[in-house]
Amino acid sequence: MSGRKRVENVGDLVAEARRVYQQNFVGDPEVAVCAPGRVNLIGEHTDYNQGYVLPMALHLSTVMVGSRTSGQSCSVVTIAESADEPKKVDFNIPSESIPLAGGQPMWANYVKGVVQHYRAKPLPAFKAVIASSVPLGGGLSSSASLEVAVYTFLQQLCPDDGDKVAKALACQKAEHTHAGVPCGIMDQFISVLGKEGHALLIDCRSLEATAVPLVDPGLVILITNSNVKHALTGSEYPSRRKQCKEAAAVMGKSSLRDATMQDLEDAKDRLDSVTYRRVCHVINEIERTAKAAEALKRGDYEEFGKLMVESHNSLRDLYEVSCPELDVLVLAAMEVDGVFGSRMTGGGFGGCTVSLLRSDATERTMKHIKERYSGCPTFYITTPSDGARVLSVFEENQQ
Ligand code: GAF
Repeated sequence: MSGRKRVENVGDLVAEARRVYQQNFVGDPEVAVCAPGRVNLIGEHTDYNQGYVLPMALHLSTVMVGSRTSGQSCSVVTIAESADEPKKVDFNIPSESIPLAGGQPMWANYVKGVVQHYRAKPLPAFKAVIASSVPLGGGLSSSASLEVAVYTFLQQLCPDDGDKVAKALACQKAEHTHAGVPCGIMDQFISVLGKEGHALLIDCRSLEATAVPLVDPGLVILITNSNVKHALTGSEYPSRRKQCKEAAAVMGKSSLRDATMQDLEDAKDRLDSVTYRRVCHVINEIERTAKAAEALKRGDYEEFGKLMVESHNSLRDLYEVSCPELDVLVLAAMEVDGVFGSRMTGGGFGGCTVSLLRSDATERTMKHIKERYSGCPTFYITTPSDGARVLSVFEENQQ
């Protein structure tokens, strides 16, 4: 959003989207929805290995406002921060014989993918505007929040059966087929099922989630954006996924969720050293995540913080998805008295860190990070929010 004030409040995003809707189309939008980004507290690169993750939904959200229209042709305008691409796209509602393919602009592929995989019929054509406060490429799941916002919007035009897990899976499929990213289920799941005041321990094998309370006035969850951008569509994410799948096959397991460190040692001679390190991360990270959820339930922030740092070090040294900027941010945070733990969050190669600290340490932590980091960090002090929801088009003060 260069040259414009950063809008973070959902009500303000709706008001802005409504203004742009009035400029581009006739009248007011009938529907407004939002879907949150997420921060993952621990459990990284475990979702596609059927392990555990522990994310929470954020107040940073993607908003979509719009109305049904006659005919087959849809028009969507984005005012979300985006690359130098056209801000408006037109496409037809897909049919059995003519599916909706991806193409340019890139941002529209997330919209088209969800329209293609939407679970009810017949979808009417629509015109809509998208606005977002989730930083792009920041590792806070801007793509999943866009997908889930689109799905939630379509539910208002043509209701499906309301199955939330199936909704998350349809959005994940959209990302696979139309954005070319073979992501796991974490981001879409939390954007749909997030719960205010709670992190969710998601078992990515059974797709069951346990809500873990996370509201404590003495505690702050601080996100620091390195403002270094990553590209999951690059080769690194798919290659990690492939290494894990191949290693599981070598060990005779259907996924790394079923592998133990003993299995790994037994298979050591049949794995190259890089794959060995990758698997070592995954097996331990799954265990760390389960332990971290228990620590959080007990309010044992010291233990939780220790596990966060172990997770970061493992992502840096074994899974090799961190980068120098994220490492500096974590080291800087850990130098401050009152910080329990800190780690990179999301796919890696840039984006954000998440830190858990005593609330009285917030100002000095941000100050210290600014002094130690040569880039230009952005901070978000955040609390767990609800998943996707329907909003009023006209209320400007909704959170
Ligand atoms: C990205 C993916 F989209 C998630 O599915 C997950 O694998 C994450 O990277 C790493 O934990 O956000």
